[in-house]
Amino acid sequence: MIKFALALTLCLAGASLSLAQHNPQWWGNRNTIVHLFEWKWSDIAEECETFLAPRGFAGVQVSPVNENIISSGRPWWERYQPISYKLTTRSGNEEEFADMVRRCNDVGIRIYVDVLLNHMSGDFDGVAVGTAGTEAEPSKKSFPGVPYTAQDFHPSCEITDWNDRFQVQECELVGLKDLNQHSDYVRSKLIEFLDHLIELGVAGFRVDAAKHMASEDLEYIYGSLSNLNIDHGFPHNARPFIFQEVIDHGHETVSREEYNELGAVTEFRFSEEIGKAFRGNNALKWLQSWGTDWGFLKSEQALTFVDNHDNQRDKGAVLNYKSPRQYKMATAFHLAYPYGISRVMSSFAFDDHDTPPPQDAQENIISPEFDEDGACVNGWICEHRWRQIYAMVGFKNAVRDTELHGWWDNGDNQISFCRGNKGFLAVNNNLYDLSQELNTCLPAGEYCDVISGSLIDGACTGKSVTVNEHGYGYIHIGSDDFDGVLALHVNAKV
Ligand code: QV4
Repeated sequence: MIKFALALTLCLAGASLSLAQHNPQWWGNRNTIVHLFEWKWSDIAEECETFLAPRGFAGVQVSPVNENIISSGRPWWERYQPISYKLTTRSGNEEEFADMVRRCNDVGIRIYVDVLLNHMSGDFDGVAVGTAGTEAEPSKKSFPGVPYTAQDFHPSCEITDWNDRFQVQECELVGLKDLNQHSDYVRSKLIEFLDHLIELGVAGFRVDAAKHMASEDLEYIYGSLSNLNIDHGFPHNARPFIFQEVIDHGHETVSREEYNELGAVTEFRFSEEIGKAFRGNNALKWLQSWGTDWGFLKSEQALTFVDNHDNQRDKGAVLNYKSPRQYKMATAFHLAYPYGISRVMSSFAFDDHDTPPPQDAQENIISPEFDEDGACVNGWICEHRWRQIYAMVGFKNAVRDTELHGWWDNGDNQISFCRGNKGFLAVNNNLYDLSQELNTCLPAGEYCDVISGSLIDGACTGKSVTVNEHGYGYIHIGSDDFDGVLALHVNAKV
C-alpha cells in the first residue's frame, strides 16, 4: 500500500514536472505575449512600465540576448549567429538586460528569451569580432569566448532532404555550425547560459530551431534547468516556460509531436490557416470548429500567432502589418477565440527579407518614437500599440476562463460569438454590410465597441451597442467601415 502510494506520488510529481514547462507563469488575469522584435532593453523596460502593464499584456518575447557576429548592413538575422554567451548585443548589455527584467517583473510583465541552442555562427571570412568584442573563427568552429572547438560540433553537412532525420538534426541549417547537444560539455554550457538568464529573472524561453535538435537532448537540458527566481516574484518550484520553434506543416519526419510534451510548440498551421481565412480564401463560417478539429495541437501546447518574424517576410498566405484591415480582423479573432497561448507580433517596417531594424548612421538601433495617439512613427510598426489590437488584449483578459458559445454566421464571411456572458465579437469580411439583431449574451446595458473607439469618461468614443434584457443588440459593421470587427466586453460597459 505504502509502496503503491509512493509510486503514485512519484508518478504525479513526474507528470506535473513535465507539464509545468507549459505554464507561461503569467501574473494575475493577463494572457497575451508580445514579441518586441529587435527592441533595445532600455526601451522594453519603459514599455513595460508605461504601456504593457497598464494595457494588460502578460509578457514579452525578446530578441536573442547573447553575443552575435556583426554582418555587413546589420540585417536582423545576424542575431541568429551566436559567437559567445556574453549578454551584449545591439539591444544592450547585461546590466541593461538585468534592469529590464527587474523593472518588467515589478509591473507583472514576464520576459521570455529567444535562445539559440542548435548552433553557433556560420562561415565568416577570417576572424570574426562579435557584438561584445569577442573573436571567433567560425570556419574552424573555434569559439574561444565559450569556449567551443570543432569537437563540440557535428561534422559539417548540408540539409538537402528535409525528410531525412539525420540531415535535419545533425547537418547545418543554412550553414550554421551545428552543436552536438548529446555531449556533456555542450549540454553543460547551454544549461549554464539558460540558468544565468533564470537567475536574472526571466520566465522562460523560445527555443529557436528546436526541430533541428533531438528531443531527448532537449528533454535533458530543460529538465536540468533551475526553478524560476523567487526574488522576481515567481512561486517556489516554478519551472521555466518553454516554447519550441518546430515548423510542422503535417506529414514531416521530424514532427511537432516529438516536442509537445516537453513544452509548448509554435503552431504554424494556425498562422497559415488564419491568414488564408482572413485573406478571403476560406469562408469565416468554417472557423466555428477552429482549434484541434483543424489538426492543431492541444490548446495548452500551442503557441499561436498571426505572423512571426520569419513568415511575415515570406510572400504567401500569412498576413502581416502591410494588410492592416485583414490583419486587425485576424488578430481580433485570434485573441477572442479560446485557443492557444497567444503571441502578438510587433514589427519594424521592412522592404525585403534582410532590412535591418531602425538604426542611426552609426548603426545603433534607435528607440521608438510615438505620435499623440501613442502610435510608433520612426520605422517601428508597433502593432501592439494599434488600438484595435491592444483593445483585444484587454478583451482576452476580461473573458479569461469563459467558454465560447452562441456562434452565429451568415453562411459566408460574417460571424459572431460570445465568451460566457462577458464578451462578444462580430466580424464582417463580406463586401456587403452586417446589420442585424444578434445575441451578445451580455447583461442588459450599453457597451462601447472597443474596436472603433473606447470607453472614456463614461462615454463611447466609437460605436456603442444597447443590449436588451434578452442579451440581444443591434450590430452594424458596414463593408466600408474602417474596421471589419466589433467587440464588446463587460469592462467597457457604460
Ligand atoms: C547562406 C546560404 C546557405 C549556405 C550558407 C553558408 O543561403 O545556403 O549554406 O550561406 O555559406 C542567414 C542568411 C543565409 C545564410 C546564413 C548563413 O539569410 O542566406 O546562408 O545566414 O550565413 C535567421 C534567418 C536566416 C539567416 C539566419 C542566420 O531567417 O535567413 O540566415 O537567421 O543568420 C527553417 C528552420 C527554422 C528556421 C527557419 C528560418 O526549421 O528553425 O528555417 N527559423 C529559425 C529562426 C530564424 C533563424 C533561424 C532559425 C536560425 O526563426 O529567424 O534564421 O537561427 O524552417
